Amino acid sequence: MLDIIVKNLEELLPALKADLKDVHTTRDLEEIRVAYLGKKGKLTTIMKSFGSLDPEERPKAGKMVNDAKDKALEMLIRKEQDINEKEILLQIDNEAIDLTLPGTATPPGRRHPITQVLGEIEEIFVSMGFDVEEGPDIEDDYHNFEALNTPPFHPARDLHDTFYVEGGLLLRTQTSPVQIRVMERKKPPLAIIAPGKVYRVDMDVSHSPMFTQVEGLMVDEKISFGDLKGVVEVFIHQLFDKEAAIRFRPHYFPFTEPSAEVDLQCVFCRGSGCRVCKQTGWLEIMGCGMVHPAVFENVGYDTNKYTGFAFGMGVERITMLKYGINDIRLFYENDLRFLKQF
Ligand code: 2NL
Repeated sequence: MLDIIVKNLEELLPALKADLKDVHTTRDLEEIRVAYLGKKGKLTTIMKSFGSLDPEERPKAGKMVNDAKDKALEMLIRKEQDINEKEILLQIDNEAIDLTLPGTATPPGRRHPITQVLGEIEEIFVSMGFDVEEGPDIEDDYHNFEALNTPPFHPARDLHDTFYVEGGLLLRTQTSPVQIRVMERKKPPLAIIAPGKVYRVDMDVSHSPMFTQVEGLMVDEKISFGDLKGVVEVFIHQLFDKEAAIRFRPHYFPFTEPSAEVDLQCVFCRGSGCRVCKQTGWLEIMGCGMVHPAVFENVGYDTNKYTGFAFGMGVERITMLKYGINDIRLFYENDLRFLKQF
């Protein structure tokens, strides 16, 4: 009987060695461990046969089994270390970054055409000494209309023209209220521009319910219509063509007197008539005038001492004229084929 046990034990380690050759994963290794050292494993089966040995043969058999078990464990542990090492190397290999691959280019973004032109307009006025002022989009009736000499039944106040919100407030229809608030705060001399979004109930190819406006205001002693003409002319010549003619055409605004609209000789046809100027030879650029004394009285300015001029323009309209764009809605559709051209 001892002979059989010795033979089985002698065959055990070479068999384990052969089995371990094909093992490459922790899972397969565990299966082998169970097959040799587990409850129903090969070594346990050999130990179970000890019962049939003579008592004096048992210590020798016991020592042999323990030696075999130690060796088998050592082989399994070494294999486990082997597998772990290979798995780590494989992982490092898989996670490696290939620095020789070409990069993925991220195309640079660009500013919206309205933002670009607004920036140009601001720069020109800042170079002439104007400060840039901002104010709230939601205004009260007083700062948007009343203070600007716009009477209670003026058509601009109609529900069909102005967006009213809760609490008697409204979305500003121009950025003049910004300038009213500055005048309430500061004494002349004053030279400011007020850029920002304004809102009107209106929509077609040349009108949007929200658009961008720049208004300007200069107040001091002895400010004249000549000062207005000089500032406006420098501005338009800087923004458009230095050679193009400008004309001041009489107009009416409740908040200025006298008032005018400013036209620029068409930069596309040089005045001979085309699609952009609708065959008139002129492009309407802005509105302006001398601040109405009633407006100065509302902000507590002495009308015997101070005079001033004001102007206002739509940035979308100016951008359309600058680039020959015929539909204002293109600015708000975010179609990259359009936006990429600027
Ligand atoms: C236009 C015309 C204009 C003003 C705006 C103004 C502001 C104050 C006092 C007097 Cl605080 N006037 N603003 C004056 C004339 C014209 O805008 O066509 N806007 C798009």
